Amino acid sequence: MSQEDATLEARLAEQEAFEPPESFVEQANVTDPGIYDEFEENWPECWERAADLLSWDESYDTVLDDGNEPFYEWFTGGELNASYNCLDRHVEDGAADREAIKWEGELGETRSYTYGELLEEVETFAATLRGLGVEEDDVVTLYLPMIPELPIAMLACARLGAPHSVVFAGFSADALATRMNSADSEYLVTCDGYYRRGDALDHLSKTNEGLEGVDHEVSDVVVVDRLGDDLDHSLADNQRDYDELVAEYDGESVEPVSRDAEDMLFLMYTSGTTGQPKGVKHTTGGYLAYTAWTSRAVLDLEPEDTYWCSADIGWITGHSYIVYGPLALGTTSVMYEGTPDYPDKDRLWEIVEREGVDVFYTAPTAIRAFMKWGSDYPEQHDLSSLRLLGTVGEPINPRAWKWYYKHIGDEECPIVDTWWQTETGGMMITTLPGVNTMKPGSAGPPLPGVDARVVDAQGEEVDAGQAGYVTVNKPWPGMLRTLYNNDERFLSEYWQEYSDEDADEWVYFPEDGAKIDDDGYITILGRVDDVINVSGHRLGTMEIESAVVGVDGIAEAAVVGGDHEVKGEAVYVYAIPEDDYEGDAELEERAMDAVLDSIGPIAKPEDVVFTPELPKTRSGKIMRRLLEDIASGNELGNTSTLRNPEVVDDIAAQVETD
Ligand code: 6R9
Repeated sequence: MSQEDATLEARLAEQEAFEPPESFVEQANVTDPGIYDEFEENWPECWERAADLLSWDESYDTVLDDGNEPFYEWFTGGELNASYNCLDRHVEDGAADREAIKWEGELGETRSYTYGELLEEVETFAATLRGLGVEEDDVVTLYLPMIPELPIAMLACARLGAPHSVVFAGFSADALATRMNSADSEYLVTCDGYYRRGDALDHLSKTNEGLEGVDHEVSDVVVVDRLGDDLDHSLADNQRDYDELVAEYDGESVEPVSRDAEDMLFLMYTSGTTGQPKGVKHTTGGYLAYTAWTSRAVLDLEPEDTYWCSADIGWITGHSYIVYGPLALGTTSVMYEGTPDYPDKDRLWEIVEREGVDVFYTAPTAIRAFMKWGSDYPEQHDLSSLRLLGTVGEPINPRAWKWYYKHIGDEECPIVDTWWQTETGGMMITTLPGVNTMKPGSAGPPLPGVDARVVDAQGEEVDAGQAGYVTVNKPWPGMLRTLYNNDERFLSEYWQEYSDEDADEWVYFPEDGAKIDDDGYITILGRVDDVINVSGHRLGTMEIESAVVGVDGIAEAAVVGGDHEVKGEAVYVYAIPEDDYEGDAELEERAMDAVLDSIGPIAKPEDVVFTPELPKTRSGKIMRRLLEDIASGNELGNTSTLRNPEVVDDIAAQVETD
């Protein structure tokens, strides 16, 4: 490192606040700091600004209907279609030739769709689905990787008013079955396989295995042929090849079905405290208005942009910020099938340079990996097209933030650290890139119109510097409406902790810890429930535990998250073998396999530690905190409240020798 670089590095390491660059502010969509007051003084009507970004078939009568709290309704009386808003209206406005989706496969092949072409594809597939019998309100499951047919199928469902339920392609067969059963979904779109690090993965066999676990009849399965000759497969009687099927409907037009603002747009399953994943329900008007508004205000998107969010559409980030938000605004959205280090560790920067990407949105886990690989990789490319960077999914440490700022953004791009959840539909806590000072490590203030607070166990706001819990004390348009077919769980999971029903005060609890500073900037400290965040993916420890205790030879297990340099957190399993079994390599492998089978490779344990006992409190509860500290290599706190303190040293010693 040259003397000059070293000085720069040292300055950056100490700097705690960063102003948005002038060049960015000059062109930003939102630059007036008065927007916070404007929204507050005019709440909830301020949200009309979001609704105004959409085209409505029937205008709404009421912005917020809070007649049945906390089952809030937004833009009631309004009618619209999400696929019309993401496609037709741009074509009608003369943008038929603007690129909507630019896709790149892992092997380097590309496919690009203008708004006009995407509309045609979506209409044809909508006609196809209708031909198969899909009607308004039927839930269609999409078990697809990052190929263009995924957004096409989502928008085709939206066109018909059939809610989609996208299941992340990396999830296991069991996970597919659980989700199809929970949603009573009779239609499935899947594919033969896809590429990962150059290998062709067989997705259809996994799909078929999943279908065996579906407890109702699945009328039709559409199979996209992604791999061509790289994988031979034969289709069952109810399975149809995508290309052959759509050829029958080629060129057909399908009118977008007008949906009530409160009609369901999609379901998205996410992990919670118990073993059963939660079906988060999002609706058409509020969700689309909220994702369009936040894409405009926070990602600063305009139709002219080439924007890239490197998430997978199988998660909420991809739904909101690859598909619905950017397409509602008429932006060009880049989509990449593969991994960032294939064929080499500069793959993403090569794409940024070639496509002229100007806004880039990724996860801290990816940034930590880039950092580990070194700045030589981005330096091989001209990244000067970039003007704004974003992160999402987990807390970002200041060192990674600064690396991203310097080596990717060249100190010219603001960074938005956006806190939100599957349940919130869109961003909630983040700086506005053309307005606020940035503080690395802190997400920022709540967005205008969002009443997020940091409170103590009683719900009182904490003093600056104190740790507490995030709550959201007013509703917002992008919020989940309920958990599918489970209003009770919706109430108990999110509204029980802090609401005062008698006083009619309803407070949403996202189950995240946080602290707040004198300027009202919120630093997220992580989940306070049994959910862990591995590489930005939410995993329920209970789901993993139930897989492990299902293994023959394992009597009891506890699953916790431990610190991990790149992944943020990693999965650690502590298990007690049954009497006649040894905690040996074979049992460990069976435990690993059980997790892979029930959830998928993202949940693969970093380590399985066998122990004759688990540390328990006198009342018999497993002391997970202690296991977390062991997994993270932290100093162990007081163990005197344990019924069996001696077990702790045994486990710790074993972790060290493993
Ligand atoms: C969008 C998404 C939600 C959980 C959330 C929190 C964590 C997300 C974050 C963040 C710190 C950020 N999280 N963004 N933590 N800083 N900028 O990730 O949704 O998969 O539902 O996860 O992710 O713990 O509660 P989801």
